Amino acid sequence: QRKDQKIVTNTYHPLEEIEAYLQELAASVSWVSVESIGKTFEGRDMWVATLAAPGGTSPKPSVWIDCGIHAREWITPATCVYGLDLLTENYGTDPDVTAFLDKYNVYVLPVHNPDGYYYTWSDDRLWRKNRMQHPGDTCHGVDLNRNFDDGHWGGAGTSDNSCGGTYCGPTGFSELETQAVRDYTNQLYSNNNLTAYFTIHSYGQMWMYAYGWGAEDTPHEQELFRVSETGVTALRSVHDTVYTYGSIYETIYPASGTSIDWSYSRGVVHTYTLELRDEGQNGFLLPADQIIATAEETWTGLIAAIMDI
Ligand code: ING
Ligand code: ZN
Repeated sequence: QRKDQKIVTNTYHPLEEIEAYLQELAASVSWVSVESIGKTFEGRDMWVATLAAPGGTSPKPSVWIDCGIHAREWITPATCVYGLDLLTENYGTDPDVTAFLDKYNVYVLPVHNPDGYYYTWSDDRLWRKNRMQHPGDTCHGVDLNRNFDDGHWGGAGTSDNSCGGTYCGPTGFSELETQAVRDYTNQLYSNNNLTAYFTIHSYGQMWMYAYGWGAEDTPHEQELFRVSETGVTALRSVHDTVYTYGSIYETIYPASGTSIDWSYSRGVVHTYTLELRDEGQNGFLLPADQIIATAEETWTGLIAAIMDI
């Protein structure tokens, strides 16, 4: 029995409340654990919740889902947290949730960029990057989703100016936050197979996959397209929210050094990114009364897609 589920409401939560919820979840559900996978530039922890449900056959392959790599995309941490509540509350009763958790261990990082998220509450609601300032740089902040190194770091769709919104950093993986995710998911990959890697953004209502660095198709284009179609179809069935889908380069814009291209490059074929609601009417300032509907449809899409791999 859980003590407090107030976190899953139509309101956005500051970092401390998300952290408190994660600790409480781990304390109250025996098969959930919460661990810090690293520290940020400002010394904050990067908390990952691991869902290892008792049913099914162990060892299970893994699924990775991160939210909040960009600070201002508040709907994404809210959606990750909703998913933790949904999965833990409905395991054993809802057949789709039960089948999903019997098949996979699920790793959720609700706030990939806690320094930036904190800053959007304290100073600048529309901040995107982390808060690192490298020696010699004029401005604070590296775009963590341009700092992964798949061999195309610093390429199309990046800035080498520290004041730019897509500043890729002085080198690939220069940031503590990208290093932590690289090292932790590499360990999942080598341990017992990382079947899927999702990273959640807003906004635009898109479901995308590699590549971001160039126009060419991956060798898995047909399979990635098929699973994306499953995801967007299931997602739409909930509240009739329409997503477009395809490669990052073709669907949104060129972007190099993203976690998607990096994860794909190391061999995780099923690597996807979502841009949640809306289509720009409210943009990053998605009204809080859309949190639950957004999270509901997103998790329906995620589970359907992953179970179709
Ligand atoms: N959009 C993403 C960005 O980083 C993206 C789009 C996602 C590109 C994943 C490549 C990989 O620019 C937002 N809204 O941040
Ligand atoms: Zn983003």
